[in-house]
Amino acid sequence: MRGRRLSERQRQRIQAVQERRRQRLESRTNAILDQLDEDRAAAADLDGDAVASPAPRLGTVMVRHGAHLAVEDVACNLHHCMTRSNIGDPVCGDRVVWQPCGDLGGVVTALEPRDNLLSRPDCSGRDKPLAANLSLMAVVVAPRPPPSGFLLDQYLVAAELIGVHALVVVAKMDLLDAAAAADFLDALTPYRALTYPICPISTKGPPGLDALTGRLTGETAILLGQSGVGKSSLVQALLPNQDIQVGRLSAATGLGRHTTSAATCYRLPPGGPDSGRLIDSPGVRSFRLGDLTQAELEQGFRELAPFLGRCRFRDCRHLEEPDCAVRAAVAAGGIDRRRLACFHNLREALVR
Ligand SMILES: Nc1nc2c(ncn2[C@@H]2O[C@H](COP(=O)(O)OP(=O)(O)OP(=O)(O)O)[C@@H](O)[C@H]2O)c(=O)[nH]1
Ligand SMILES: [Mg+2]
Ligand SMILES: [Zn+2]
Repeated sequence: MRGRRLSERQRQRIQAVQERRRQRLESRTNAILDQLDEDRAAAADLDGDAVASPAPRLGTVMVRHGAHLAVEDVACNLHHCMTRSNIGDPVCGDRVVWQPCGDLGGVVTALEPRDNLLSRPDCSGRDKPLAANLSLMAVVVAPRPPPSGFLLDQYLVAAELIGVHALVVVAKMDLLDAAAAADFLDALTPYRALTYPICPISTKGPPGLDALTGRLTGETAILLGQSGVGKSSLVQALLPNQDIQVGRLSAATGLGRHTTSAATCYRLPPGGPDSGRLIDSPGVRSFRLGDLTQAELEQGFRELAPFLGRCRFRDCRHLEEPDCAVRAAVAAGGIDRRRLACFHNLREALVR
């Protein structure tokens, strides 16, 4: 009890600190933007007419630190933009309208509609948008640190719910001898059977990166997974010019190198508007989807689809209920037992 009260207090303190930081940043940003408005109005007075503002332009958010964004224009040049708090919450991958303005770079004036949005809860449990307009979620697992409770499954549920393709990257294969590698991959058989591609790789030796590289072409892919599984090392190995890209991004946001603290979008080789994008995301120790309904969770497990609505009870939890179509499918080998166990664990944790 004592431990729980303490952690609740800590949670509130963290929340209060974050809120103060957010307010300070917001008022600083608004002061800068107000100054810009005033400068423009003053320039208009001096000229005797309104100064024609430069035409609004389209761009994609490559990284965001608070109110500061690096926005890539359609020719793949980066611009430092600031965003007003009233236009929504632009994140990595968002398409935005921005207005160039002098030395500052630009101001984001609108958020374009999103194809999809991946969110995850922050340390105070509030859902926070992480990245938008994804075409692929690459969930990274590794022998070290060992996979932690259902993180992979939760990301796969998230992918199903936002309608984005997913694959599983098995990183650090060089750490395993042949027998251990076979065991590790064997544990992923249920996912392969569900047609999630499994891509064993290593940035330090064989089997290299071939199992993954071809699948990233033309995609906007995000790397997700536990802290330390090798996401950033993978970005480094895939991008021969990553240092240059990081340099450009930090120059564009003017905030130095923050690459592990925010989702950051890079251009895959060869670069240019037609090449794919790869987003590195800060790792988490555990990921918890927001609260879901049972129907949403069921939708997140693609193997359940053929059996839903076929149980005797409409609100069947697929536990001990008689005439449960899902459990019958497990018994007949149509659904993997481990995945149903995982479904039950997530149901216990998430369904309200
Ligand atoms: N043996 C081996 N080690 C690797 C490999 N890839 C990464 N590592 C090591 O794993 C550690 C963590 O790698 P990172 O790339 O920083 O992991 P990350 O997933 O980006 O971690 P966060 O940013 O905390 O989420 C580093 O010490 C890397 O050198 C690999 O293929 N094989
Ligand atoms: Mg990293
Ligand atoms: Zn059932």
